[in-house]
This record gives sequence, structure tokens and C-alpha cells, in this order.
Amino acid sequence: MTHILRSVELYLVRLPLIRPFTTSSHTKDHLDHILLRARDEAGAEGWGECASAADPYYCSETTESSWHILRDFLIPELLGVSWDHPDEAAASWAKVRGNNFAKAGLEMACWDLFSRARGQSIADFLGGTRAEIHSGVSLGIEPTVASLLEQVERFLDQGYRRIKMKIGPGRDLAYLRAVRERWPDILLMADANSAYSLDNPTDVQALRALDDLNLMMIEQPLADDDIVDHARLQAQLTTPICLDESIHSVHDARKALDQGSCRIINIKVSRLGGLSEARRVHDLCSSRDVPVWCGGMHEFGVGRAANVAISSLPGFTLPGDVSGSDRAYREDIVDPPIRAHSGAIEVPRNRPGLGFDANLERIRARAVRELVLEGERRLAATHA
Ligand code: OSB
Ligand code: MG
Repeated sequence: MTHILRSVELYLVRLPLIRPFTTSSHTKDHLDHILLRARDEAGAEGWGECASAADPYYCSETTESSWHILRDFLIPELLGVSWDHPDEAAASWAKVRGNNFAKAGLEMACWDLFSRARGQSIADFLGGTRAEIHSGVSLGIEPTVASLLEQVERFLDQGYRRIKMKIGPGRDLAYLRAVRERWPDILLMADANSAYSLDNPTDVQALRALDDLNLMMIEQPLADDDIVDHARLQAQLTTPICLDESIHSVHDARKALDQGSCRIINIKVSRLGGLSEARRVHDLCSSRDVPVWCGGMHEFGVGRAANVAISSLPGFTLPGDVSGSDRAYREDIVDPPIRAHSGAIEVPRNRPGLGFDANLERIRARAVRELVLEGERRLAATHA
């Protein structure tokens, strides 16, 4: 079965967060993500989500840069091209460097369309084996230890299997220790989002002090573009380092593992430019017995469904950041809503595509901008 896209719609959708989220660099109280609907000439359709942030604080891409790259490069390259598999669709934008979040959104729409047209789930096509995935939560930096403990208790009570806490210099040991003392046996980890540096001796001391807390891992302590200093740091820590920001491709993953820069990898569909590259990183890590887990970008339901699908692969042995939508948002834009029960999310293996259906009405009600690109290359495009 061959597909030729006849149109791609872009919706810039805003959802308020239930609770403001603070990392080592900033705080946000709502998110703007781009939802894409691709339709082919035979009438099949698929949805994707570009989870770029409004700001360039996690990575260099933003909502606006992704909108631009999708509108002016990725979608015009793909419209009118015939393809039999999402990897062939992705080959149409092979010339485009970087911009992985934008690529991931469009590739996801192609995967959804491809799988729906064949009446099978994306999880099945990717080689997923799990009926359910184990779910953790990622907690922002809280203003006080008391409010942090309250949050942790709340999600443990809901059954979540692992707690991740954001940390930064001066907001690390005391917070982590308070949680560890209260819950000596939970799976606990910390995410620094590149807030530390080997140049600063007190940073190194602060990270080494965390070795006593029996953490599962420390995620991305050093610079977002580094794999060399992380190897030096890993040699001084017993706690495994997990890389997030530094890994953009299977090549990056191989180099980081060869160097000893990390012992665990966070697989994020957006950061890796799509489901296929996410699977390649999974396969590499499996071949080397390196555990992986699925990271998140507070995805809306479409992107979250893709996270559930990739997490069903056998190498995802650690609980990820894929929690129920209701942890972040009061109302989601897919049906049925994505929910965790006792810390597990069921993989919708018997539903086609992403397994959750985008609700166009709710998407349009929340959209702050819309654009339809159609026809042959960019000739018929209406620019926003
Ligand atoms: O570093 O993993 C991260 C959210 C936005 C940007 C970066 C990160 C995160 C999270 C939240 O940790 C994960 C989620 O719940 O989706
Ligand atoms: Mg991270």
C-alpha cells in the first residue's frame, strides 16, 4: 500500500498545566504544542505532535522554529511524494539538519496514518511486546521540602512506580535526602537538566554527595552538548549517569556508550526525531544490555500515545516519565483519555495507529493558530 499526502493541517494548541513546573532553568504554567493531521489521497489520516517548548531552554528548537521548519521545509518536501513506510516519508526531508522535534511530529503523523491504514497498532509495527507499561512521574523543583514531600506522597499513593525529581545546585542534596529518608525503598532518581559543570569544584562535590542516596540514576548533570565530561564524571560516581539532552541520534548513543559517558539512556521520541530513531536507540542499547526508559516533554495525548507505543518495546525495562495525562492536564485532546492505574498504562494493542483518537473539536477549541498545507509541493500553501 502506497501513500501520497494530499494535505497536512497544523494546529498550535495551548493547554494549561494543573501545577506550574520548575526545572533548573525556568518555570512554566501552560504548554503550546503543534498538532498535525496528515491526510492521504486515499482518505487515510494520521495525527502527530510536535512537543517543542515555547522557549529554547531545554534545547534550541522552539514552537515557532518548529512551525517554520514544518511549514517551509518538512511538509513541502513530503506533500505529493509517494511512500510505503514512514522511513521512506522521512527520507524526503533527509537534507534538513537538526530540528528533531519538528521531524518527530511529522514522522509520528506518518506512522499513525500508516498503521491505521493497515488496521494495526503502531506498538505492533514497532515490535512492542508489553501489554502495559510501568509509569513514573517527573516532579518539578518545589519551593519547600514540605511541598515536595506532599507531591511525592500523592503520586506514590496513586501507585506510580518511580519518582524523578528535578534538581539544581543548592536545590539537590537536602531535597533528595528528605525524600529518601521518608521512603527508603522507592525507585528514586534526579534530573539536573545540565545545571552542573566540571569546571566548578563545588558542583562535583554536590554530585558526589548524591552517591549515598541509592539513586537509580542522575540524569543529564552536565552540558546539553557534552559526552566527554560526562565520561569523566561517571568515572567518579557510583550512581549511573543517564543522558537525555546530549543524545540526538543512534550515533550519539553509540559514542556515549563507547566513551562510558552514561550507563542508561533516556529515549525521547521528540529529541531523537521520531519513532524509528527511538527504536534504533532501543535496539542498540538492548544489544549492549544498557537499560532504557521513555522520557517525556509533557506531551498532550497524541505525543503521549506515541510514548506509550515505544515504551512497549522489550528493552524499556525501567519505569519512564510516561504518566497519565491527568497528571499534567485537566482535559486532554484524545479519546479515551490516557490514564495510569496502579502505576501502569495499558498499551492499546488492539486499536489501530496510536490507539488513542485525536478529538478535532477539542483541538480546534484550544487552537491559537491553524494552517492547512495542501497539494503539490508548496504551491497551494496558505501561509500563517
Ligand atoms: O528533562 O526530562 C526532561 C519536561 C520538559 C522538558 C524536559 C524534561 C521534562 C520532564 C517531564 O522531565 C517529563 C514528563 O512528565 O513528560
Ligand atoms: Mg531530562
